[in-house]
Amino acid sequence: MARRALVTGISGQDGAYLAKLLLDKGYEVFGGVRRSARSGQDRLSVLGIAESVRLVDFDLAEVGNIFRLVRTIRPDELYNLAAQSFVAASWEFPLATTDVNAVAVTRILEAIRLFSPETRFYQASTSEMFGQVRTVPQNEDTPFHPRSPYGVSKLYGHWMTVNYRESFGLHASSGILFNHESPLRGREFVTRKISLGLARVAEGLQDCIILGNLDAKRDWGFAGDYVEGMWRMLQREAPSDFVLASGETRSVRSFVETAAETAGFQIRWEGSATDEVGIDVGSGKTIVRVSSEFYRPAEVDLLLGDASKAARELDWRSTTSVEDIAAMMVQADLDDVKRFGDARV
Ligand code: NDP
Ligand code: GDR
Repeated sequence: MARRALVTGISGQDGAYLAKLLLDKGYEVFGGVRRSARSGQDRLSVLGIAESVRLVDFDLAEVGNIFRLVRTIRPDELYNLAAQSFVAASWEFPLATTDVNAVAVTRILEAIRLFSPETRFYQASTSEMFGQVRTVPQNEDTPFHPRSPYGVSKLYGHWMTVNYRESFGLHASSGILFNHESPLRGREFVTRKISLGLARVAEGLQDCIILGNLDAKRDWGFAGDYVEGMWRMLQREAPSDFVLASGETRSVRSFVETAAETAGFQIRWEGSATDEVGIDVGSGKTIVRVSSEFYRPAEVDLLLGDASKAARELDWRSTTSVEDIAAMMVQADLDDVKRFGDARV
């Protein structure tokens, strides 16, 4: 009989890539979607798997709904990818973020404990838990210091996952994943805002892109590589926690420069802070501006992951360079904008 996986957050970036990976491996995939889904099945359609996933009504806020699903599906593997995942929004919605990202993890763990203790559980934890980093690079032993309600909420989910493993012997693993991107990335995140913005500027649909802190540094990988790491965590005999990261860090400014090349621009920077602008050398036009609107109340300045435990114990590595990721994203957006007038996702 095919193994069963329940993936929450199936309509998001990682949900789509993970569903594809699991289907390719022969799993029966149940995908949790909420009635008010923002992204629908667009990402599943782009990957050609919308008809292959069994969609089930799912909301992280509803304990009865979660209990019923886990009791009836009794999945071999449950991947909890659903979340209020946009860091910037977590200051506007700290309580909703806490309910969805923190408390809901306990709802799922309780469901597994009560109704399906053999289910293997993956929790989508994050490098945002390191926040104001204590050491560079960060690994599984680095102390946490989250800098946003998002980071704080995810830290609770992380520790509950560890606690249910230690208290009840559940096969529960926490993946501490650094930023991972793709053409299916949500439009509000900086890499996609840049790739889609540049594609629209290239096609004459907008004049420039307006960004926040250009100096923040992130460790960016490709989402397709990272879902493979999630799956490998659940195939291990013993559950554990793993950092997945590329091991390279770049500033937002550097990502803009790299992405601009694929869109046919070369950026020259002038000015500083919110007066800084990015000018396209060829045309002399200003195509990047900065606004304090996109600055955060507290910033995570630098993230750089050390994924050597994953390399050692999962034989996992990040294999896509940031140049390739930027080129892939800009090209996909250019193709869509030219063909459909807008991106499909
Ligand atoms: P997305 O924002 O693309 O997807 C989030 C998903 O969660 C969407 O399917 C969304 O559904 C769903 N969701 C939100 N609220 C609820 C709710 N109340 N009930 C049910 N579903 C809900 O995120 P990613 O795919 O990028 O990330 C996946 C997970 O990994 C998230 O938990 C994120 O915090 C975490 N993470 C992501 C990293 C990254 O770089 N991408 C790095 C580290 C961790 P809807 O379509 O309805 O909005
Ligand atoms: P992040 O991703 O907060 O790291 O969380 P995001 O792409 O939103 O920000 C990365 C960095 O870019 C700076 N920045 C901007 N960010 C956005 N969104 N928009 C802008 O205009 C802009 N200008 C500069 C930010 O200040 C920040 O420093 C992502 C999410 O996927 C989380 O769910 C996940 O846990 C972490 O990655 C790891």
